[in-house]
Amino acid sequence: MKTLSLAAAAFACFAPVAAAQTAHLWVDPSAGNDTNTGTRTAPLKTLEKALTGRNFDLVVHALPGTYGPKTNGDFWDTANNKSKKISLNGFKNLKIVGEDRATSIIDFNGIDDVWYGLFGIGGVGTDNIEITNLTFQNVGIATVWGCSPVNTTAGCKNIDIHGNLFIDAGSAFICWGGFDVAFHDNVITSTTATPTFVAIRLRTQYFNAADGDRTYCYNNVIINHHHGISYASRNLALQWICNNVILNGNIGFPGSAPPAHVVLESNIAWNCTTPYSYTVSASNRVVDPLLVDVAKNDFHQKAGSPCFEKGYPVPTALSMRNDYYGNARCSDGDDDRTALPDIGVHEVTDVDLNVTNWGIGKSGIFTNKSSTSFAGPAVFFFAFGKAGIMAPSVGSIGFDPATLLFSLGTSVPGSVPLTVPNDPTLAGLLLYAQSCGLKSVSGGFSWKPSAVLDLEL
Ligand SMILES: [Ca+2]
Ligand SMILES: [Ca+2]
Repeated sequence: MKTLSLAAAAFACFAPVAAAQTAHLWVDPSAGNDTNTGTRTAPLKTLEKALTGRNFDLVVHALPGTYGPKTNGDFWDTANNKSKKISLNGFKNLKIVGEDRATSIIDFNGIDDVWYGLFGIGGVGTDNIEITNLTFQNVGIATVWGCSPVNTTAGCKNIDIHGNLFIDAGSAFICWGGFDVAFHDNVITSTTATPTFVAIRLRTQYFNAADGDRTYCYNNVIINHHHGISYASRNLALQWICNNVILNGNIGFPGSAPPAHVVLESNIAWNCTTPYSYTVSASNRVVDPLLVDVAKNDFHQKAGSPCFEKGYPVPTALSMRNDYYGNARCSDGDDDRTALPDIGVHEVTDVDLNVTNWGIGKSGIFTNKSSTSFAGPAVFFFAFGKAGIMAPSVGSIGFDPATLLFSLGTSVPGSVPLTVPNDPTLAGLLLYAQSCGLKSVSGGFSWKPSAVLDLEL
């Protein structure tokens, strides 16, 4: 185990710059007040307030509770008594994160009159927005073509929408454009059998060379929808539509045959009237994905699931990140020294990374657990920023090589400490941690990445 001085030195070099740039605001839709300062102990009441006044380097924490027109007033124009979107146009480095996906709920109360999304993301200069760990429900019932919880329009870039649950949420996501827009590891479900919804609409047909649209739609699970995923059937927008599961729908993949710039691979459509409206490559199957209990919102794979190690390694610039349950996306689950993502929202992995005692002036302990024996050593990565790489031979590596802080070797299972200097200017620093362990497998060794931990000070 290495000493701690390297960690402290690295923090001293990098942290003040990064820390000074990020503001955090907390929102509590029931106990909050928009005249508060927005700290965790004095939270704001509305997301709208949190997203007004500062449009850069901002993390908005949605505490448990229900947000919407009939609760805290979000997405409602009181003066004019009508629905209202929240525009994220022009935001840079924004993260909206639910504290708990099961209880941080945005309920739109049936809004269906707002085109271009209730969270609208678009325009040149809109860069690096992440929306995660939230439940969105009850929207777009009547106006399926335009009203959605989230959409993107041309000009935005580096958009990452993942780990959210959409219930009765019309077209959960509509992409009219954007560069490096990723929508992945989300669950979209409906409480009615096949309502007239299109779950995901990738409508980048207005592509032009200046916008350079590029979209990644992978590892989502869609249940009880009229149409599953529709895509741009013309022009040159690049799209990857991979590793999605569509269950109990009418048409899984509507439209005509995808043009050459669409990568449609390794999807599963099951119990749909028409799984695919057109001829697809053999990696797109009609087979029971064997999920544990869809009726009870348990989307893990059962043993023997055809999802296991059958996904397509999407070359997304943001790396494939974590699955719906917080596991590393793209783990070599069958130990054959080729890491492939699984299909759906659950990635089978045998590596687990946790941290305790994390904070300013504390000595955090990163513990790497494994259900199996590792050959060691492991490498621990800590980095600012979230851009990573997708290495097909290893899996999803979440660190950004350009901001890699340091690495330490240890055995796995094992722990490494990281002491954070007692420096108040570090408050707000965002850091990403991941470990890779070397496992002895049949015929050689296999690298096993852990999930990417999102840490803040
Ligand atoms: Ca494998
Ligand atoms: Ca896998």
